[in-house]
Amino acid sequence: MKRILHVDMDAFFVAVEQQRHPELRGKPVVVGGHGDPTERGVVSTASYEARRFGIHSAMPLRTAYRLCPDAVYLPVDFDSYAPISRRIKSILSTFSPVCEDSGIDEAFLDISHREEAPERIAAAIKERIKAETGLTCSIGIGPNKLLAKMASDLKKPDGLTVLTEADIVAKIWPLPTRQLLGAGPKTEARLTALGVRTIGTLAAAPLPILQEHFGEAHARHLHETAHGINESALVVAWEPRSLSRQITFQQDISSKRAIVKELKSLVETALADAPSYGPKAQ
Ligand code: TTP
Ligand code: MG
Repeated sequence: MKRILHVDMDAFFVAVEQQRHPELRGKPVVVGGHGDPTERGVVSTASYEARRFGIHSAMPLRTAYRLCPDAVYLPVDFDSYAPISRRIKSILSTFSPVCEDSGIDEAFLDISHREEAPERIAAAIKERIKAETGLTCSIGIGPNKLLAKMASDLKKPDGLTVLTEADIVAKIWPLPTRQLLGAGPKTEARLTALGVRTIGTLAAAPLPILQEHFGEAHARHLHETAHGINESALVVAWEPRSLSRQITFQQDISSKRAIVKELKSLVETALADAPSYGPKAQ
């Protein structure tokens, strides 16, 4: 039986901002765009206090502002978050050589080869990250990546959650299908149309019916995931396949000249950044 940990930082961008501006702790704080909530742009993340107003990632900043005009709005300062992310990943890699970097604030660790109880390893990781960065994270422990990731999401912030195969019925099946890893909003809407709202109902749905609506491969994936089955290995080495840059226009643009000018500038920025992502840079 494998033992996988999923580590995910709590309100990452906001937590870094609160670390350097302690007066912002305990307040509704939103990081997004240029930090001006009257401009176009989206929320990158919100503090747990701001989430109580209904603010969440990917929401337009203007909507967030309507929900909570008194929140502190800050611009995204990616250059400050990236080194902290790297520091966290390097701490994690000291706990296991099998470490998958799965995003700016998250990673999977395979600790199957270690003798100690996974909870003790997780507690030691939380302590090291806290001591070296001042930040908290939530850790999920499971027999595969799927259950480890779902576990880290179950209790946040500063959570430590173990999910075994025996917990699936009681802890996973009552959850809405939205919380099933890999089920995006379109899949969720189609499942709802079929009357499937919880992961448990999905698990009980006959495979041929799912196949009719989602096709062979996707149906099988949904069925297995709802049963907590996931055999994907940790990806420890990878080469980037794509690199993108984006901006949000304050006003819509429609002139071809203006579009080409913006496109050119984005392509140039992406190309200038490309060498630092190449295999030689690693
Ligand atoms: P998440 O781990 O999804 O969110 P979080 O760390 O802010 O909050 P949680 O405690 O629930 O884990 O994403 C990590 C960071 O990635 C987040 O701080 C900001 C950035 N991000 C975006 O810029 N846009 C997005 O839509 C999301 C989801 C995240
Ligand atoms: Mg996070």
